[in-house]
Amino acid sequence: MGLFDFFKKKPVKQVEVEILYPSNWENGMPPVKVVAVEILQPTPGEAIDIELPKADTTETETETETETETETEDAGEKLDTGLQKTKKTWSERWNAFMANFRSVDEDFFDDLEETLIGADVGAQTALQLTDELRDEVKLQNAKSKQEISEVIIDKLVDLYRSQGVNEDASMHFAPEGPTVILLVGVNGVGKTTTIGKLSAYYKRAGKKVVLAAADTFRAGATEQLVAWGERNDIPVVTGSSKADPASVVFDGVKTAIDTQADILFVDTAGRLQNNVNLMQELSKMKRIITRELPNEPQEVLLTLDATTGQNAVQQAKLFKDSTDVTGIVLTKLDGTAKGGIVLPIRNELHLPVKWVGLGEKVTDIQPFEANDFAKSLFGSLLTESK
Ligand SMILES: Nc1nc2c(ncn2[C@@H]2O[C@H](COP(=O)(O)OP(=O)(O)OP(=O)(O)O)[C@@H](O)[C@H]2O)c(=O)[nH]1
Ligand SMILES: [Mg+2]
Repeated sequence: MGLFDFFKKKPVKQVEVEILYPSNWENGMPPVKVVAVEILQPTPGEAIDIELPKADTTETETETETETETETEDAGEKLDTGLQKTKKTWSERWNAFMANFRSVDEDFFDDLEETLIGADVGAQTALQLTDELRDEVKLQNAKSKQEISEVIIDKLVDLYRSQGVNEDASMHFAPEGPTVILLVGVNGVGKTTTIGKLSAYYKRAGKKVVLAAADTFRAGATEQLVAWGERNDIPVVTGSSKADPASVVFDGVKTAIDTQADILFVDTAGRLQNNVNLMQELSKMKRIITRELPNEPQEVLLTLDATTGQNAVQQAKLFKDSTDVTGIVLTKLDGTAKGGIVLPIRNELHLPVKWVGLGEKVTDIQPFEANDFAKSLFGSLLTESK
């Protein structure tokens, strides 16, 4: 560059500009980057090269980075996305129900009960809700479609909130020594996946975690947990195939004590020869744990697959009768329109829902928050009705 060229292209000031990368759209928006650009003083007709920073593509480069990216996603957004199918069904049923509305008479309450049962809130809950609404609608003297809709949805939201009032949905930890958390539930509901997610969750929170692969019944079950352990860099205690699950639990407890771990997660079988065997096996595991650590297990989390709807409630009854379940993990909410079953689980079984599974990725798990859940499910109905 000659001396005169230098003076011609001398920067006169710096401004900040926003650059859109339309080829990398995410969430319906192109990524935006703010960069400082020097304004040059060109001679007329002369093109000036401005070097643009490269589009940020690192989030698709490795799985870990994708997960970190997802982790920063707002928890409310994730819940909203996870509950999309349930929300859609709710809103379709709701609109159909409201379209039929003529007046608040017996037919109206019959229709409402049917709509609620269809949305998987369970017969008992639907009946209770309809009865309460009979009084409520009269009480508030609601006449127009919109008023009625608001009273009913308020009631639904209330029900979600009030049910949890005497429930302890928090996770319990031993004041010292390892906390043992057992995951139980029938086969395929998501126990192992939940351990993968929860162990990573607590490791991120600074806890030292160990896993015990006590499902020695199903071929491949141990390998599946070992893969989660490797992915999260968390040690897994294993036994040979068909080994006594109680012996794996014993080794797991010993390892947790010896290595001064904070949490031991125990993965259990979802299917044995029959249910009686399954329940006996779980009791045996619990006895072994209690013998070594008298206050453990702190948590026996029953995993339920939301896609099975009312079936999940039946499973919960079975487990509740034979094991001391301390809480529920409700999985696969992302794949179902049956998110309504949170209501009968809490209303009929009085078991706190502690976690919700919203996908297959390691970060697709959230502590259950009744308010957020109700807001996400019914929030759009309220806006629609306004
Ligand atoms: N979409 C979705 N899939 C899930 C979720 N949780 C688990 N899964 C999937 O459900 C399937 C079964 O999960 P597992 O964790 O193997 O279930 P399990 O209860 O351990 O099953 P068994 O070991 O056979 O008793 C797997 O394909 C998981 O990826 C979830 O929250 N959402
Ligand atoms: Mg499993």
